[in-house]
Amino acid sequence: MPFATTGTIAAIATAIVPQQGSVGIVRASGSEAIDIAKKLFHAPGKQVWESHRILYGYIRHPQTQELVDEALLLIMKAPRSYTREDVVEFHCHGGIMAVQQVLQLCLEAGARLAQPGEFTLRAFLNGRLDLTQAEGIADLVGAKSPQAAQTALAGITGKLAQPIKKLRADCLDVLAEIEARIDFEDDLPPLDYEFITAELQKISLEINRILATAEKGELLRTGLKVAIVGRPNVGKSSLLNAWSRSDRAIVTDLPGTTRDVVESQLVVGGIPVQVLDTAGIRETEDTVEKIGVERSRKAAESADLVLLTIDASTGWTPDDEEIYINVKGRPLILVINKIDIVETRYIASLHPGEINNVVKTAAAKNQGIDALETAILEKIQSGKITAAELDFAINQRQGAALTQASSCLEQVLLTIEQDLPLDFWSIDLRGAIYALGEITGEEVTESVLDKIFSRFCIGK
Ligand SMILES: Nc1nc2c(ncn2[C@@H]2O[C@H](COP(=O)(O)OP(=O)(O)OP(=O)(O)O)[C@@H](O)[C@H]2O)c(=O)[nH]1
Ligand SMILES: [Mg+2]
Repeated sequence: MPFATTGTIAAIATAIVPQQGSVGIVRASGSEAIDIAKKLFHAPGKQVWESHRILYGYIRHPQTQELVDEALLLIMKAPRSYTREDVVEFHCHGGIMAVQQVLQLCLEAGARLAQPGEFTLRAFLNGRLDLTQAEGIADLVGAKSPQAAQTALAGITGKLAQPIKKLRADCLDVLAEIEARIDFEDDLPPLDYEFITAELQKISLEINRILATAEKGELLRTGLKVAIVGRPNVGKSSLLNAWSRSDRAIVTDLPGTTRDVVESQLVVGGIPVQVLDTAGIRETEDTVEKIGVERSRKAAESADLVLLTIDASTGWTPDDEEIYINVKGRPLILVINKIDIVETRYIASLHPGEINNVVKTAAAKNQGIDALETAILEKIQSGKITAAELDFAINQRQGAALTQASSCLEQVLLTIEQDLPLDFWSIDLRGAIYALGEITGEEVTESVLDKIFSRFCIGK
């Protein structure tokens, strides 16, 4: 069993950064949590150890009485806590020393170190959350843009769980109709085939509608990797700087300035975007530059989108052509930079006609960045839904289960069409019900739980 979920668990719940953070929290959950707190925490005066109260006091070593920290203690008695067990939180001073010592004392006092996600696993096992809500929590912690956070919150508040639970309940209703006919055929009116078919089709349609959010959800979670590639000196680093409104990359008029991949994190239309500025691609004998050029090629290969950048003042050169041939076939936008030093009427003819996503910029003058962002959003807005319009989004696991449910339902519909016995209908319908139940956790296996909760951080 991957998770031994018995006993009282403890962990540091806040990010641990040496010498930083004004507050650090150690959390314990389980039947002994309050006893442990009583061993360590001294609350002066007439403070009452009641649930949902904060006590002020000192944490001391239980044997030596040595002072460890001045702290606050939050008590949340079962079931009114995150895990639905007794939970205590020590709000210590930040940095690493206080929290590490307090955690150590909790362990010595009878708690064991929590596994990643174990607090949330307990919340799930105790019925406080379903699986989509638990996954929403991990997504919120990992969110890289406000929209990604918003979608994660939708998961936490059950916006995904509700329609899934409804679909599963609808399937169960249909199953009951069918199975009643299998068991008590003679006592019941005949099955309304048209009604059943219409019902199943309706469910199927709704599943496919939810499935359509999968790609967007993935994008919000993982973000988009964009590589700026091109010849030396065309203004790639200038473009990164203008876009990120920073001096992140070194810019000079010498070709070959950028030697390594320079990264910057941006948010475009709510989607987290990782922009890579790369070394200008050219034949070179310089050992360092050679490695840089190789990294540029790799960055272009691994990116979701390539911004092939050219210099408007030199036009489309054979070297541009060669780089283009290497990135052809990848999602690509052509950036014609330095348009400020070229007469507008020449610009249109600067590139091969087969490239139809073209943006004109003057990076050194901070011009064209809006157009670039618009072009990127147009490129990724397949299905014309913008990230902001999504009220929820599914992840890969949920997508796989929905796909499974969808194909089971198709199979049921086929079975009905072929006039096969009712037993066959119920087998596939049960398959769909199981798959839908896996999403929320109404049906769940240990390996699924293991997969979900192992991606949490310790202390969550
Ligand atoms: N006039 C004009 N000059 C620009 C523009 N963008 C960049 N430059 C200039 O072009 C030169 C090269 O710019 P970089 O941004 O370093 O070019 P790069 O593509 O990163 O070059 P490498 O790192 O060598 O591959 C610098 O002198 C910039 O000031 C632009 O839009 N207009
Ligand atoms: Mg550069």
